[in-house]
Amino acid sequence: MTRVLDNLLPVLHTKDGPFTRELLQEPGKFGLGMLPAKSEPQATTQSVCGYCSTGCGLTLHLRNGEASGLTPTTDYPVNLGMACPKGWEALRVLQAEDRATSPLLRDGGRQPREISWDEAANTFVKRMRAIQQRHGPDSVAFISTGQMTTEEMAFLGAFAKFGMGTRHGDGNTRQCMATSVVAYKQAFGFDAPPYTYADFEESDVLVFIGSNPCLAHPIMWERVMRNPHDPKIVVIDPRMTETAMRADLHVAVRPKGDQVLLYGVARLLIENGWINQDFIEAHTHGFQKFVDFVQPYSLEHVEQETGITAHAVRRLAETIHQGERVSFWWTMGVNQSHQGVRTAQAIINLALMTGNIGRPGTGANSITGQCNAMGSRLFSNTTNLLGGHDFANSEHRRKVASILEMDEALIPRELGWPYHRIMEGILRGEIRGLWVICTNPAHSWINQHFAQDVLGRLDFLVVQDMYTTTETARMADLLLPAAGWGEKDGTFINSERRIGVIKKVTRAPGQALADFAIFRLLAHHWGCGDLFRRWTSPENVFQLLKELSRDQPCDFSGIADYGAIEAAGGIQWPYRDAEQDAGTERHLFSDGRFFHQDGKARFLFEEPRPLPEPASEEWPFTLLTGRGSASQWHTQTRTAKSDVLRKLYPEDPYVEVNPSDARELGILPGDLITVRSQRGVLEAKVHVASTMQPGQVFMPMHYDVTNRLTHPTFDPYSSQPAYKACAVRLEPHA
Ligand SMILES: Nc1nc2c(c(=O)[nH]1)N[C@H]1C(S)=C(S)[C@@H](COP(=O)(O)OP(=O)(O)OC[C@H]3O[C@@H](n4cnc5c(=O)[nH]c(N)nc54)[C@H](O)[C@@H]3O)O[C@H]1N2
Ligand SMILES: Nc1nc2c(c(=O)[nH]1)N[C@H]1C(S)=C(S)[C@@H](COP(=O)(O)OP(=O)(O)OC[C@H]3O[C@@H](n4cnc5c(=O)[nH]c(N)nc54)[C@H](O)[C@@H]3O)O[C@H]1N2
Ligand code: SF4
Ligand SMILES: [Mo]
Repeated sequence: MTRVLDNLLPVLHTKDGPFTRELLQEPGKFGLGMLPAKSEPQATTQSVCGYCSTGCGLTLHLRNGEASGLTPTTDYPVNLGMACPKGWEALRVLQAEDRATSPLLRDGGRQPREISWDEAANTFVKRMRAIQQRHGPDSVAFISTGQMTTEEMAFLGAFAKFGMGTRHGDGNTRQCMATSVVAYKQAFGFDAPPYTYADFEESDVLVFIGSNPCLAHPIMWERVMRNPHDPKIVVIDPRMTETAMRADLHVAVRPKGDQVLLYGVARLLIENGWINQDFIEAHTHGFQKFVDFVQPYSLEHVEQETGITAHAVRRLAETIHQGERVSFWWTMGVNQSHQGVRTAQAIINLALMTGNIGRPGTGANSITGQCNAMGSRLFSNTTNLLGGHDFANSEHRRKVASILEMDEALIPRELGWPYHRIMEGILRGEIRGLWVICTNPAHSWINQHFAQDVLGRLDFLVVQDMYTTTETARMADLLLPAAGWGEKDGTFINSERRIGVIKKVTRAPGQALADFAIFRLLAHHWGCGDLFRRWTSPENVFQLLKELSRDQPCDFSGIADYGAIEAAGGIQWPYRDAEQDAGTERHLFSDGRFFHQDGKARFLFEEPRPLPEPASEEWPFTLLTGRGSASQWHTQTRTAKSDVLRKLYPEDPYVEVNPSDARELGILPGDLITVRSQRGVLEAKVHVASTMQPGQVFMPMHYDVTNRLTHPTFDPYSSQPAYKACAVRLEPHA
């Protein structure tokens, strides 16, 4: 706790100024977490945090079988006794006045009325069926999440696609992870982040690209701080982020200049012979073409395109060359881009050409976002057929059908539409019914006015959420009240492929049900209960998921049950053999074999594309968006419920502006200013910040107004939205 605080303190702010250690000691004022009373002996149980993909172990302290407090688990291999403020406060956000406690139906535009679960399920079936009968089976769709358990995701994906018979479903993981999924599949032959957190401690050079772990993954950052090798840290980010402040080298690349920069670095490594020829020959494919391709990426060209000087590019290449164990880490600054896949692959190329993969402390490592993004990637039945299979592959369909004891003909033979095509499908009237589960698109989708307009056009919008007041829940025709983290059982898969168990430690309020129970109820009312006769509990479904993973790269069929996962402190995939030591931390590719048929990884590259909406005379600033504090989670439906967390970040929307721009505009810290793009307009408080480059401004995504401004462009391969660069204007108030 002491160590985590030391690193967090510079990042935390209260409404009255910086957060200090003294504030923490003020009794009853800022005490983080519901610490258990010391006096009584307590029963405890283990769980895993339900916010970010780090997947910290939390010990729940029980009184009469109900959670009375929590502490970070000291012997959990992920967090070793540490947690960030969100984790400490995880129980408190469950108690809120706006919790959904009963199904709500809005008919005829009147106030929603409470109905029974029976009526809710009948209404769901009647309305969705009527739409399908009039407009075809694909006229209904679902949008899911990376924040439910794997068992729930699998249930939803299987029910919607095999039971309801629609092809179309996607998740908020499209906003987040789609780019990494495609980049890995194309380069490695399977969606497989190769690392383990021990790599944070074993590298002698760590390169973070478009990633701010200090704030977005504070406990991963703690693992970096524990690195005993005095590592060199490089941060590539247009902003001087909290992470960049702690780096040896900060490369303030122009937004979306990374691809050019990384090609320039590759050229320099090749020119100097700083490559691992043996590794390249034995384990990769396409290198010679890559050598020819990067020739035009001279230092002059790189400087012109990215704003990074020849000196800095040389230092970056030298730092990579001098490291013996170099790891590359990327997050949303790469993924949320109009050319995210090729940028991620430009990172993968660097790791491959220098042989920095498959050894401790190395890797081309995409850090995931939500607690179960990895579960969603494998089992949501959206971008893959259950278990990382392929809808278009008849052998895969046969295997899945046989494990699930169902008719193979029920499995669609092709992928459904990605998120943005679902939204466009609604606009064209092709999709009329939408079921939104555990995500808040009316806040988080790109170009919000469009999103809200589209959601408003549906014949039937069903929202399944913990709270009645989310931007999307308020638009729902039918609201299904869901239990949240702490109120249900299942498993998550964290960023290092570690499967962890979450537990029910308290009762959900009112009639709210676990998502798992809701899916079961709806499947029964739909008349396909027989298809799911073995899906009686999360743990039974886990047994099916094991079978679905068998012989895949993500094979975890060696895990006996939840008890085995818990006893081992989580288990990373692959885990094929129960005899294997479950506790050993494992990275992938130590044998140099990748998942393509020939066992070789691919060099993939392409001419960079122009920025879709560059700044101009009329729209002179480039807006970046992202995470604003360690205490805010996404659309704030959960974190805003904690008094403690609310004290740690500014309440009102704000925009960070470089001092010289502020001077030129005549604006001062705290001024209200209008920020306008071609899509929308908002008011925000000015934060003057020398961490910003001139001509760039930053707004956190947590405020409900931010996405009014964002520009809806998408990566051509992954369809991931490019949230992180659009052109805006700042209009000072008179
Ligand atoms: N506290 C907190 N933690 C979270 C979350 C949260 O909401 N709150 N959300 C979780 C989720 S789902 C996710 S996906 C992760 C996201 O974690 P991160 O990706 O680390 O967070 P972001 O702030 O979205 O973006 C990272 C950085 O990308 C930079 N960036 C923008 N454009 C570019 C570019 O063109 N090039 C480069 N190199 N950098 C660029 C931004 O300046 C920003 O500092 O965080 C997870 N953790
Ligand atoms: N401008 C901008 N926009 C962005 C981003 C950005 O960087 N910039 N980042 C994008 C990224 S990476 C992400 S991941 C998305 C996140 O965007 P969202 O997924 O829309 O954000 P959340 O607030 O996490 O929404 C989760 C919802 O599920 C509910 N919920 C929580 N637990 C449960 C549960 O167990 N069951 C059910 N049924 N409901 C539950 C919560 O109350 C909440 O309403 O935002 C994206 N939007
Ligand atoms: S770092 Fe992530 S997983 Fe760990 S306590 Fe914080 S939010 Fe939870
Ligand atoms: Mo995310």
